[in-house]
This record gives sequence, structure tokens and C-alpha cells, in this order.
Amino acid sequence: ITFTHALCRAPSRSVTAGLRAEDRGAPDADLFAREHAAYVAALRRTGAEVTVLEPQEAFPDSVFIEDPALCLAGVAILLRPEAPTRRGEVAALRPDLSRLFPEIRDLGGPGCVDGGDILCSDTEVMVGLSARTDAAGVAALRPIVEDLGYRMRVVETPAEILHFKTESSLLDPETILASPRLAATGCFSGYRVIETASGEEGAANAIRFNAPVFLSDGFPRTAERLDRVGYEIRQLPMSQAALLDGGLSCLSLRY
Ligand code: CIR
Repeated sequence: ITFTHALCRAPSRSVTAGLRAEDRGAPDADLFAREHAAYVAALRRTGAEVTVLEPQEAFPDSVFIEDPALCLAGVAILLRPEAPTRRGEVAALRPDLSRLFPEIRDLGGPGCVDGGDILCSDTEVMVGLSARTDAAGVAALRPIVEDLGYRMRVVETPAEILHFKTESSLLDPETILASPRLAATGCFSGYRVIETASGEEGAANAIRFNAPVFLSDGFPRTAERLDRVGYEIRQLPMSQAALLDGGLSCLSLRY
């Protein structure tokens, strides 16, 4: 798949109040904005058109725009975040998605799904059950995904991992980059799996966006591993998103 577009949301000043599993200090809003701008510029350099939406002060985590929606086969699916402080991100995003996509669908029902738990290949949508994505949410998502022509695979995310894609990403149609603990669950059967180097689990929240594979800075051994097998690697600073358990994939909707 070639991506022609990405949709991002600029970080708000309120990003300092974003959710985090463990407090290692609040992110710095200015530095977050600079790292975000570098990310947008890097996506643009691949030739894609990148739209950056206005920041939303009411939603500290809204910079992580991947979570409230899924873009699949030209359709935007509005999801349902489990985190109470993130629920409103869906309604806030709807007008923009309506402008950019010919068709919008809603998850519906009481269940929850975060986009961070969904990994798409060309034919398959893998969904990781997690603290943010429940069985009712998956049941509501399945008919939408299947109607769009994709298979759905439901897997478990180990409890210590926030989102399924916190520790996995698709490198090409057959290959997944994953942390050893996620790969060990066997959820990627049928794919070639490249594991992150030990101590570099965070490298797995990568994105293949057109030719390059983008990795967060600070994971030299995983970068070298991928470079050796022929991926074009670009590293980006992600220090501030990482303080809020976010990474490269969370910062855009790619389509
Ligand atoms: C949250 O806890 O919801 C945010 N602080 C981080 C979301 C990261 N998103 C993602 O992995 N897709």
C-alpha cells in the first residue's frame, strides 16, 4: 500500500496533562510541538499530503489521533475510546473526517476500541484486546471490517502493554516488527516477525510510511537490525510522546 495522505493533530498546551501509566514527568509542550513538527515534515518528505488539524485544549491526548478513528479502504470508522478523558475526541474529529472522507461509519454499541490496538495489513485487520479495547468493541468492529473486504484476527495484548501497536508494527505485507514479549504470544503466526533488540521494546512502535520505516530515536541496535535486512530507516525524536506512552503510530491516521 502506498499512502497518499496522513492526518495529524497539533499538540495542545494541555498535552502536559495527558494520560500516562507511569509518571516520569510531564511532557514539555514546546518540545512536544517541535518533535511533532519534525514528524509531520518527515511524513511530507515521502510525498504524502499531510493535514494538521488545530490543537484541542479540551482533550490533552488528542494529539494521539490514531486512537479515535480507523481509516480503511477509503472509509473513516469512528471508534470509541475507553478512557473517559478521550471519549469526546470522536465527536471533535467527526467534522474533519466528514470533510476528508466520502464515507463515515460509526462503531456503535457500548463496546470500546482504540485505534492503537488495530494493526492493518493489505488483507487483514488484527485487533488486540487490551485495557482499552474490549470484546464488545471488537464484535461491533468485525462486520464493518469484513464488509470492507478484510479478514479480522482477534488477539490478546499482554496486560503490561497499553496498546497492541505499542509493541508492534507492519514493515511490509509479510513482516511485523514486534517486541519479544508480544511475539512470544504467537499472535503473529503466518507473518515473518523481526524482534526488537533487548531493552529496545519501544522501537516496535514504528511506522512504514511509503518507502521509509520510521523509528523513534534511541534504538540503535534495532535500527541496525532492520537496516541490515534492507529497510530504509529514518529515526525521529519522540521523547515527549513517549512520556505519555505514545509513539510514531499514534500521531497520525494514514490512508
Ligand atoms: C493514552 O493513554 O491514551 C495516551 N496517553 C497515549 C495513547 C497512545 N496511542 C497509541 O498507542 N495509539
